[in-house]
Amino acid sequence: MRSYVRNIKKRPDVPFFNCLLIGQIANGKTSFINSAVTAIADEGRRKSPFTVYSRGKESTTKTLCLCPLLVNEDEDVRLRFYDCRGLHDIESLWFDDIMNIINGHILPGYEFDSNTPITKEHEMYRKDPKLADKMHCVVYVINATAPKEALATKTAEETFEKIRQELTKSNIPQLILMTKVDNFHKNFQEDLEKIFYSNYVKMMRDFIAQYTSLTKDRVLLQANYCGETSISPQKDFLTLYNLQKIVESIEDYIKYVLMKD
Ligand SMILES: Nc1nc2c(ncn2[C@@H]2O[C@H](COP(=O)(O)OP(=O)(O)O)[C@@H](O)[C@H]2O)c(=O)[nH]1
Ligand SMILES: [Mg+2]
Repeated sequence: MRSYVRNIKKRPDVPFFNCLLIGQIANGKTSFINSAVTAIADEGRRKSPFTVYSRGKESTTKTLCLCPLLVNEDEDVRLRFYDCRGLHDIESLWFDDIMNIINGHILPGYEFDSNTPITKEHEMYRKDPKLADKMHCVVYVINATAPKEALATKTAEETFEKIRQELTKSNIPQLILMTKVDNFHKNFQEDLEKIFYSNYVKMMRDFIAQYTSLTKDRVLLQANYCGETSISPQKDFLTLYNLQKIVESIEDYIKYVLMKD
């Protein structure tokens, strides 16, 4: 799985696979990216290129951040994450802004304006995005222990539903990363494999699938590194498994788009 992610096939028109992470603050987006770098690098130590803030300490500015998976000086994995940093709730972004990110119109570094979506005249607005500039996958990052917080208000629910429908129309893969699964039971912290045999985890996964109207196979179980200093082969395995699922869905999507053109 590690080499699968490291050796994503080079395509001239799509040098990088772009994956957008959407989710509330503190749901584990940054921790997932750091866990991905650790698992891919396989250096026997934890890697944390991106800062994980303790709850509530993250700045309130909302920015679109490009997070490349830099494994070492001369290896940049061909999967890239985009993180809407500072997002308290899905409703704190305009639906138009979310669709503009997905369609490749917004340049990384853009600071979202809560009063208005980006305009076509803005210097951070890309007028003519190519396939390489667009998002090829959207991952909703949901805290497994508090899934209902993800869509707590009517507006958040409606925005989510609109995004889901738009993406379904254009066949852009949508996945759910159910983070903090390790928090369900203290046994899981000792032996993470137990999550695969737990009826409770299965029930929560079914609940999240139903809640988001996506199919069960779209829901990925994740336990990020958090706090510990040593390596966990089980966490690396789970992270690589989820990365492989993301890459596979992007490959299928790109093939579909190129075939259509
Ligand atoms: N137990 C556990 N804690 C996590 C997990 N993912 C993130 N955290 C913790 O949740 C908090 C917020 O994580 P962060 O990655 O900054 O969330 P973000 O705001 O979505 O980027 C931090 O204290 C992390 O250590 C996980 O999978 N399991
Ligand atoms: Mg973050």
